[in-house]
Amino acid sequence: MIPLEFSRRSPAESLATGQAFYASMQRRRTTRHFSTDAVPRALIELAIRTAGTAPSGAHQQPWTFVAVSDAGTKQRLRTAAEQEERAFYNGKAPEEWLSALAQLGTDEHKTHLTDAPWVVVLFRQVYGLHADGSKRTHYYTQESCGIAAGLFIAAVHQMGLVTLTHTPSPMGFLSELLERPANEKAMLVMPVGYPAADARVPDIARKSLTDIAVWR
Ligand code: IYR
Repeated sequence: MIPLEFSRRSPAESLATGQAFYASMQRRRTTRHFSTDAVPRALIELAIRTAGTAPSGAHQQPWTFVAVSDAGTKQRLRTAAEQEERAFYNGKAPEEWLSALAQLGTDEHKTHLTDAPWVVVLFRQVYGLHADGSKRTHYYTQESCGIAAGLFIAAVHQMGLVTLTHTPSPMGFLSELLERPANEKAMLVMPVGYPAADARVPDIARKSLTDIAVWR
């Protein structure tokens, strides 16, 4: 063990920084409308580095971020995602699920997958590999990758960019297309870029503190 690097702030300072961060995150929105404007690779690197600071089960860091900017690969990704999504929206998804999604305006058209300059796919390492090739059990991979995704989304927002958490179902095609090993399962597809000039978002509100917190 080594000493923790920590500098204690006054409650007033904590309140000010906490409020500023909350105000910033409260402005974060998920949009389906991306500009095709380029985003420097350095910004995507920063978002991935930030995601990689997440705590993880046994500190196994069970994530791989595949950052796609190649136009051909993005197009193949979109074509495959839209094929799965067509099946989802036209028969596979139960009525209850479709009606839950209605307010978000989602459908099988995934233009964001080719409009956005970057598509970052988060793969969860379901298990790891020892040097001799044998399996190494990974713990709490869903929780760990979920936290990492949250930090990625916050970092993207903090840099003045937007992202969309897209979950094509099923996601098997991503392993093949992005040539990932058998221990990695795709978990989230996140196009990253600038919003289109006429980007729109659903008219929805966040739950209030009283709706999401209980004090004892
Ligand atoms: N995977 C589909 C459907 C979808 C499901 C949920 I839950 C959403 O919040 C949004 C979409 C899609 O990506 O369109």
